[in-house]
Amino acid sequence: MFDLLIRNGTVATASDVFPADVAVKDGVIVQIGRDLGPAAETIDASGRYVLPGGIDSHVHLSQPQAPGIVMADDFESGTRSALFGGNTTVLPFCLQEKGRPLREALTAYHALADGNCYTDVSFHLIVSDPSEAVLGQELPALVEDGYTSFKIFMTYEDLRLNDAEILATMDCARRTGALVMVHCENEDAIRYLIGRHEADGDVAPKAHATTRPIAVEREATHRAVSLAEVVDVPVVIVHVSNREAMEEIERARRRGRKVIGETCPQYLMLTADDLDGMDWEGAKFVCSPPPRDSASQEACWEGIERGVFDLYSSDHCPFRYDDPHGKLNPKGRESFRHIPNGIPGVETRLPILFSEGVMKGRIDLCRFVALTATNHAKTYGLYPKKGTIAIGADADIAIWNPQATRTIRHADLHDASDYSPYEGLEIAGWPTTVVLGGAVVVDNGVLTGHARAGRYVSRGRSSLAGSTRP
Ligand code: DUC
Ligand code: ZN
Ligand code: ZN
Repeated sequence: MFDLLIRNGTVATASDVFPADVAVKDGVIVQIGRDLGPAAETIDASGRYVLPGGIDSHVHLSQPQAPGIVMADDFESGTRSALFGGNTTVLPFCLQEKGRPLREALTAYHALADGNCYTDVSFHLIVSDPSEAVLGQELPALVEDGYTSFKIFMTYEDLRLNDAEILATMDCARRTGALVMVHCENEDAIRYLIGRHEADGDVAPKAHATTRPIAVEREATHRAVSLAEVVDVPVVIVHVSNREAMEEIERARRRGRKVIGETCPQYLMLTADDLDGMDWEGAKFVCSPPPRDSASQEACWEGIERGVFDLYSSDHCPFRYDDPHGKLNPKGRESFRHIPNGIPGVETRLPILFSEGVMKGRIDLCRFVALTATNHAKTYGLYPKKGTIAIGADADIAIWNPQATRTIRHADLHDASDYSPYEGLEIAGWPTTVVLGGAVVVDNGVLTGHARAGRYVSRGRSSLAGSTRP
């Protein structure tokens, strides 16, 4: 007797699409076949796709911000929103405060997350202070404890690392088998451009995009992949927005380097013109790197199709718009410099790629699964427990109705922001039922799960981090 049986669906993995029943016992997939049963609970998935639950390996929840600014989503609202978007695991960032131990940040994040998540979660670390103690003792111990990836920044005055610090942090990753993710934008170049814009009184949201042009991202991407080459370590280039940065990734790969590229819905769907809205509405689209132009959108689609990108993540980094603690904070109304960086998108990530990618024939279902689940699991040490439909894998499953049509309205979403950057976008295909660890947590669009169902997942090392050769 199985606990749960998903019957008559079309199962897709990163490599195959086939009609099958999927049987679950004790939270794990135990059989995949025809005419399976009996089970305590059965879902008829006729006409539906049965996919691995989405893994969003780039989200920000409850992350401390500048004084007076508050991130819209905590773990409860952010993971609830993720769940409704067909995700079963998210990887938020745990930010080290300068001068403070990483363990202290982890204690605080676990206190916020544990028992408050609708999906499974696992933290990346953000290393803002790569001191000898952090790189010599703390990080190696944390990698052993299952915190096997960390993000570093080349921008933001309070977060950026200089080249020596980047090299030292990458060296730590090489020694420990951890994976480094890099935010590639040249802070000095941005500062210079901000100075010029401010001198001209050009302080509207659009200036966020013009002070962070493609060259700023391209240069930093080149530097990040070059420093990784010097150290001889794989690297993830996160939130890539344009062709020139993609070319840096591809050139490095042609030199035999292991460089993993990530892009996000904003670079497929938005442009810098969206930052130009009336009455400071452009603030809704302020994120870094900024959305570019239609040629960059096309380039990013090409990267999705051709495999320049292995990862498609939301970079969900939500702030409320009409809120003194959000985009329209008192200083943010005065200058783009004080508009918090980031946009919501954890719930709309998968439907956007399904609708614009699969339904419009740009990618097939296997590539969709790879980009949204399997590659995330492989990259960040969760595979094969997560990210695929296979015997022995966690029963984390999203059942998609390809016939469902929706218009994105923030009122229908489940995050705690007050807008969606994709308001009004027509979507074909939606994840209607979601199974987490064998339990039905969204049943035909109705929440049946609870915020204690999500577990913290300790991760192994990336299957990519051991060697620099593909
Ligand atoms: N980088 C991110 O990854 N997310 C939001 C803001 C940023 O700069
Ligand atoms: Zn970033
Ligand atoms: Zn981010």
